[in-house]
Amino acid sequence: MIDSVTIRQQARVLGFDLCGITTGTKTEHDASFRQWLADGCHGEMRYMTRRPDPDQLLPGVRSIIVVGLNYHNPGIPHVARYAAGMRDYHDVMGEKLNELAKLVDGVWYVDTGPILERDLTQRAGLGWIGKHTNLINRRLGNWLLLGEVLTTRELVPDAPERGHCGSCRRCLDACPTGAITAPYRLDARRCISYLTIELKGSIPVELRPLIGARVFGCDACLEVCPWNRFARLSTIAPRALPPLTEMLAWTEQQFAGYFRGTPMFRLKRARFLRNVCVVLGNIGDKAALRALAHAVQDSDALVREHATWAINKLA
Ligand code: B12
Ligand code: SF4
Repeated sequence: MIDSVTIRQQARVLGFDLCGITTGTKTEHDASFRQWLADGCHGEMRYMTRRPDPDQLLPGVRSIIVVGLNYHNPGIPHVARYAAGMRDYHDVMGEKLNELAKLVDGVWYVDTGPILERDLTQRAGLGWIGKHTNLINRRLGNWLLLGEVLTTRELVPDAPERGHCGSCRRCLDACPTGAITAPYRLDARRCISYLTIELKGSIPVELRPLIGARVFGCDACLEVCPWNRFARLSTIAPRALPPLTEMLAWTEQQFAGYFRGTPMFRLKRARFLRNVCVVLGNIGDKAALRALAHAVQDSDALVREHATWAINKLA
């Protein structure tokens, strides 16, 4: 019979910064989640409509072990910190969660399954859902990746954390696109993270200038959170990108050779270059114009369209 203390110790040995336990019961926020979907805030992320209760993922589930991994790093230009130099976190966390799951014959998820991860994490006492909708921990701030193990074993649950945002609204004000439409509510269709990572096709023209210099993801709302003053740097060292104009000339092979194993690889070349075109359109110079002139003849229509937009904007 394994106890919670052993699980926590093992989580720490595996390199997780936080570990908590909650019950396998369904979310209390089902109504607000359904409303979010009904309002279309999930955009093209159709997989979001598949959000069954934990019991449907693991029949007889009694407990959920929730973990957090600190990824706070100094950051690099153009890329959200969670993706800056790190191996794809699904792989990094997956290896560790797999070990943890063996202790309790459980099944693990890291962004891989239809689970409201932040809900569970707050319930397990690891932090609270901030107004930017991300989990904030008192000691580590909001630079945390989350994962969980579902098990049929009975484990002693932790007490839930309560909110500590108070009257602060810095994240709402910092969002370049106004995607946080109300505290605790994000319209993904406007979020730069969605536009640069999840959206498959053309980026809405009116939102392109607001993307600024962000090629992959966005941290604007996370950076301004005052709870980050306690955050300590993780050991993950960021890896800077090659110059944007250089990447714009990359072939499929060059793209894969550089990004395989990183979060950027999931985008594939065309969407990555789409984003590079938008950023060059926003911040580019003469060298950018030359690179874009080449990109308007790209083999991919998505790249051609965004390169044309960027040239017109710079002109
Ligand atoms: C879809 C998704 C996205 C979408 C939509 C984001 C969103 N806010 O929903 C997009 C592509 C935009 C996105 C962006 C990012 N994401 Co994301 N994403 C997810 C994913 C797969 C599902 C999230 C989800 O279910 N959203 C639906 C909404 C409605 O759920 P929710 O916000 O949790 O809502 C609940 C609460 O807000 C609560 N609630 C409602 N009202 C109220 C009121 C109060 C007072 C309270 C307390 C709660 C509350 O009820 C809701 C329903 O349960 C999760 C992984 C997962 N499976 O959970 C990762 C996840 C949330 N993403 C993550 C990260 C790191 C990011 C980015 C920071 C990446 C980046 N730098 O570019 C940004 C942050 C943008 C932001 N401000 O949220 C991490 C967040 C870690 C953390 N500390 O919270 C997660 C958990 C992945 C992981 N395993 O680590 N993401
Ligand atoms: S990640 Fe950027 S675009 Fe998305 S809600 Fe936060 S500040 Fe707004």
